[in-house]
Amino acid sequence: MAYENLLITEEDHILILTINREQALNALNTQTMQELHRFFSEDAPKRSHLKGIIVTGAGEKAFVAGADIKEFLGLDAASGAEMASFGQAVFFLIERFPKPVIAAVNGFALGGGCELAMACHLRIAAEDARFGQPEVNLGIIPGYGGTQRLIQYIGKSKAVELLMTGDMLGASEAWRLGLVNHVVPNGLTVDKAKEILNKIAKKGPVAIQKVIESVNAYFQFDEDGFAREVREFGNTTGTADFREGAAAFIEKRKPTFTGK
Ligand code: CO8
Repeated sequence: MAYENLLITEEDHILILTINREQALNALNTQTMQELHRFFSEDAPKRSHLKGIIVTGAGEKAFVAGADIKEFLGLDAASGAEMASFGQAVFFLIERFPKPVIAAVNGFALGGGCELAMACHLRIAAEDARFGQPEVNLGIIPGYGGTQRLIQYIGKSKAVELLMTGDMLGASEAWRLGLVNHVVPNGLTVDKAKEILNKIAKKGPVAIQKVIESVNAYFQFDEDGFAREVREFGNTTGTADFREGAAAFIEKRKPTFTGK
């Protein structure tokens, strides 16, 4: 079945998956998340010839600017937790995919976009890439694994600061902190990702699969953090602050939070 918001192309056994909602800076709406789920659970596993997958965003401005805030207004504690849980399941499919998945990050990778990049095995950033978890600006917390994976990549100290301030990291700072593997000139992220996939393709495929499984196992001693994130995401989506934060974004004004 065709995809509405994903562009899939294949060249030399490398699949390029482009999140294709440029007018919304490739924000991950429900339809896109469902399509990503379908792609990684049904479509991609059948393509046994693949060397790997490159995930990128349409246009020059953004990789993915987050979950689609315009779908947030109707959320409450239960539906917020359900949405976060589904999103985490989608991103686990990516993290556990048996072939290498590389994020080619152009422009903004914010919120769910930063979380999508972090679920991939490697990240190539363009010089103009900007990473961040700005959910607190909306009165919520990350829900697609961001509170957990950001710590895994850059350590607790800096992760807590970014999660609390919502500040963005430029590409070179993201590289210095270990969030991205390489920084390349704008427009060359996919080429760099292909170069790496071609190198990995010369190695034993079973070994690569086992590297992925073993590295993931390092972080699976305790999944409470992810479950906690779902619960707390649900709790923050039930607040007046969240409704105010999302409404202010859509109305293009500064939010007035009341702490309720
Ligand atoms: N959702 C929906 N629409 C978006 C989003 C988004 N995340 N980001 C940008 N857009 C839209 C804008 O509304 C705008 O549309 P329109 O032209 O119709 O007004 C269009 O994209 C272009 O955006 P801007 O005009 O804002 O472009 P700027 O260059 O001025 O700013 C920014 C670019 C800085 C990236 C700005 O768009 C921005 O701050 N975006 C929101 C970033 C953000 O807060 N991301 C986090 C969202 S929350 C999240 O990801 C939670 C993940 C877990 C969810 C768990 C389940 C619910």
